[in-house]
Amino acid sequence: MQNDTIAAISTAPGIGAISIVRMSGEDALPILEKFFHSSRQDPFESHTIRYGKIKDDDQLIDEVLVSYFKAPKTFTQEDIVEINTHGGTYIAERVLALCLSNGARLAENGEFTERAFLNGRIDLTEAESVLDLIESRSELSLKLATQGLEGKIRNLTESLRNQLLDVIAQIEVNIDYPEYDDVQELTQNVLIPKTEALKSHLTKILDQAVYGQLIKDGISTAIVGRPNVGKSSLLNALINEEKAIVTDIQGTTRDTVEGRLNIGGITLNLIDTAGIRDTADHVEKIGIEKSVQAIEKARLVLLVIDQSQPLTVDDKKLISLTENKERIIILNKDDLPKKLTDDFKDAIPISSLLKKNLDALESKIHRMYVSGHLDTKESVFLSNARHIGKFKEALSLVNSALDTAQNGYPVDMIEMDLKEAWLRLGEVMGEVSDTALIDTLFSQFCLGK
Ligand SMILES: Nc1nc2c(ncn2[C@@H]2O[C@H](COP(=O)(O)OP(=O)(O)OP(=O)(O)O)[C@@H](O)[C@H]2O)c(=O)[nH]1
Ligand SMILES: [Mg+2]
Repeated sequence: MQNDTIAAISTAPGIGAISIVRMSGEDALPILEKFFHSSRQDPFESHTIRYGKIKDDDQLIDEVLVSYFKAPKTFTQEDIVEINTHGGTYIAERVLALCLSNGARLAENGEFTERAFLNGRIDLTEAESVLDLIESRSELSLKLATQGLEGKIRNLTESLRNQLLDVIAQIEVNIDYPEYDDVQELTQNVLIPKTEALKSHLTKILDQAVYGQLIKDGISTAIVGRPNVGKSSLLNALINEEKAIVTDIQGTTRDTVEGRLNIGGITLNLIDTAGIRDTADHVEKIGIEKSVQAIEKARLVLLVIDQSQPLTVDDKKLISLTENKERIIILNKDDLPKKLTDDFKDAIPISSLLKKNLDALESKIHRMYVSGHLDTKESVFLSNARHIGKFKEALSLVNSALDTAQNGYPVDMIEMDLKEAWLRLGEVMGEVSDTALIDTLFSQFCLGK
């Protein structure tokens, strides 16, 4: 069905200044000409815009601007027509209906981008970056998405594949001309160091990918503490919104409350939880169970302690419960006299009430996840779960090749694993015949994209 002409409304549903109906395929222009009326009689030149009227028989539907891009220099590498109508759902739908009744087929989600991929205009990493670009919520995640769009993920992957090929080529030469080299020597002197270099390269990329993923998806952050220490106040202060209810009654927050905060280009997905304590209250108990789950799920825990009171049993429980998490201890109510006698290394005193010293907390989070870890100007970061999965598979194959080499097995056994790793990395760019995967991937796009 690759040859048919597809059509869709490419702009978001609802009323806007303009709406765009897009067609791609070899009949795009002939279909348009059936209902587009321009005063000009000369042929529609590629990569130009023309003004005219859309008519359904004699009925005027809209005055529009039409862009025409002739293949192959287009996004899909097919002929593309884009009709800019006045904004409004109904007009765009009428124009789309005209495209369909004149021979176009309604596009599936993401089908324009899928065609760009299938026609070789972009590789899979670039297509996925289009999706990441649309979904990016912060400066850094936008940067990551554009890295993919510029082909940097492909370049990174290709450089690793070349490194693999280099080792594979050594083995091939040795198998073909065994008299040239002693097998034992080849393994010890050439294959092991080269495979080790590959392993450390892959490991480094995967280590950094952790931060890439955090940037893309945000850092899940649970605000926890016993009742009344000021967790909800902290959430509200951080997001600058009265989102969670704050009272001086212990056990105010029952259900979890969420908020989002952008710190230096990285997103914190904050969850305010119910204060944790022993209680007989049934509803509060459910809330507390949710808090414990939130701690387990969170990447980062902000443990709030009220420094205007001595440490309680509940505080101590929470300190040990969160010990093995990435955690920041926050000493809240810094505006009140201090009664807390314990010292906590790296704890941050703040006042949620007065919004005092919140920037110290924010810069600590920035130091933990951004500065020092992510120099986006310098390196390329994987952030897409599918790419990371493929790199992990490649790493485990390289590890197995290394094992084989170190245990003195025949070199063609090492080669098998390395070839497999080379194939897995190729899958990053979409070098697969797995149409189910391709269809699933593109169906995540919106209609008309
Ligand atoms: N003086 C002072 N009071 C604060 C501060 N932060 C919170 N409070 C007060 O402490 C009380 C409890 O605040 P909440 O934010 O509701 O506390 P919580 O930890 O969410 O409580 P639960 O939801 O019951 O677990 C309220 O009266 C707040 O105004 C602070 O920094 N200084
Ligand atoms: Mg609360």
